[in-house]
Amino acid sequence: MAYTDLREFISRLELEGELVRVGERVSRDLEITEIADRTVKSNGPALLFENVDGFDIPVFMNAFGSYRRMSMALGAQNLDEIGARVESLLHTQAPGSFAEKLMMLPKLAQLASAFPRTVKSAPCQEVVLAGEDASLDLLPILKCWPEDGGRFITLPMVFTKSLETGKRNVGMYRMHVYDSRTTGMHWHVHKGGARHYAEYEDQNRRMEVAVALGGDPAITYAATAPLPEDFDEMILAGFLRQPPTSPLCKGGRGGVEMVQCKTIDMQVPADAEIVLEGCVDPGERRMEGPFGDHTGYYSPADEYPVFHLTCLTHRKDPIYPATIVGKPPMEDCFIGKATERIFLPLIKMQLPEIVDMNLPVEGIFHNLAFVSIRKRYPMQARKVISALWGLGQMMLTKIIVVFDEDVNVQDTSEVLWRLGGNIDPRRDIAFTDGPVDVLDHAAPQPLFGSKMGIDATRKIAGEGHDRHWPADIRMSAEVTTRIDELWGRLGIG
Ligand SMILES: Cc1cc2nc3c(=O)[nH]c(=O)nc-3n(C[C@H](O)[C@H](O)[C@H](O)COP(=O)(O)O)c2cc1C
Ligand SMILES: [Mn+2]
Repeated sequence: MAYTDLREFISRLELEGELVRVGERVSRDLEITEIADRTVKSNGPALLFENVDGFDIPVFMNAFGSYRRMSMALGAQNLDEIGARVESLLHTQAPGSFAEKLMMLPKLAQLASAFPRTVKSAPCQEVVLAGEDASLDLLPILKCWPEDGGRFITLPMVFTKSLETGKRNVGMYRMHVYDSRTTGMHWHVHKGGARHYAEYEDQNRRMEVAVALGGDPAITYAATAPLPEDFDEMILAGFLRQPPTSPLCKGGRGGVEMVQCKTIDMQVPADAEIVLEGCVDPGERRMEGPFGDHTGYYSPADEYPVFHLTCLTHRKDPIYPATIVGKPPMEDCFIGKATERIFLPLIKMQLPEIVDMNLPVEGIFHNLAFVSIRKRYPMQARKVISALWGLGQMMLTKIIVVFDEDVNVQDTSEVLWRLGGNIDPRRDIAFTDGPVDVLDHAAPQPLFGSKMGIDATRKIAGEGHDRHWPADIRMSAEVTTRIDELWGRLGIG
């Protein structure tokens, strides 16, 4: 089930014993980080800080910080359930018989109601502070880590529109607060916001940008999803928000309700908590960072575009949502795991031999990918590696390791065992060069570096390995059955 807004989600978390309200007075400078870090590392609850020193506005943290809450945020029992929904949608075939057509109806209705809808008035605009009245000083924006260059808005949904096509993009790009009406705009060059900004810079035009905070957590998640260019994140949000059991759902809680901003030509989710309206000028750059980042290291300061606030709107009693990133596991690891499950069916459409994929949290999503495949022909693992490096944000993956279909890539212990045993390093490791994540500090220069593909599959005929490949050790079924029967009587456990 989807949530109307953030507060409905918070109530649900509370009902399910997944929320702790922190009444103790704490500082937004570092203290909230320390509490949230300890909480996520011990698989603890979501946190609503109700007494932030100097502020009336509460800070909501760790919303997505466990498998359970990440699933709840997307209205599902578990992440695989959402993957399965995506898969069933993708496998929608043109219907043949009448019965098949009938079966299709619910799916089509689901899709239609996934589209965003415009509404005239919105909770996120209950209070409108334009011009001089608009100030970020109102918000309990965190200083996350000791050596951060300042305070950062860490869960913003950044809305932009293409100058060429008018199409929308929503991405999550942190914002370094410089003063009450100015922030950095940290969209990496590979991302949608930066692509739109380049169009504006080419024509030397000012770009309007809206930033929404809060709302149904499915909408916040959608801003982080690595969708193909020009695919509207709000449609993904609408799809995720639909109750699967109620396919007709009358547009009720599927499509995201959007409202026009007050000072710019942009729409934002009506049920957000807080909205920042503003602009980014062509050619303007300012030092952004350093920032204790999701790599587990400080990313160094660098030049980024600048966001100028023109209007701040909010609910009467807004909640300020935030996250911290740092050494894994952190909250963003669970967001990444949701993405792994949701996007696996899409990747399989391109690469049907893929069985499973694990982006381990220690690999912070762009450093390491373990993939299992059903191998039929020589060098198929290499083909899969090359293809993944060409697929959306997977292009940033530094190390890809491919295993056979019988390897459980979710089991790191098995992964390491197979990896060590199955590869001849000179033959099975391929190096190449390509784009790397902006945050990769090990590449000799920013933005590109080397990549490693490892073929850890068993070598088959035609791959130049003439030796016999040994079988896995397995007990015979006859013996396991007999010992199963005996086991209880052996007194072993
Ligand atoms: C908590 C969090 C913070 C993020 N911060 C940034 C950021 O500052 N800059 C950036 O380019 N991507 C950041 N990302 C990743 C993007 O949101 C992600 O790549 C998304 O797919 C971008 O959408 P886009 O493809 O529409 O640009 C962050 C993700 C999360 C979960
Ligand atoms: Mn996008």
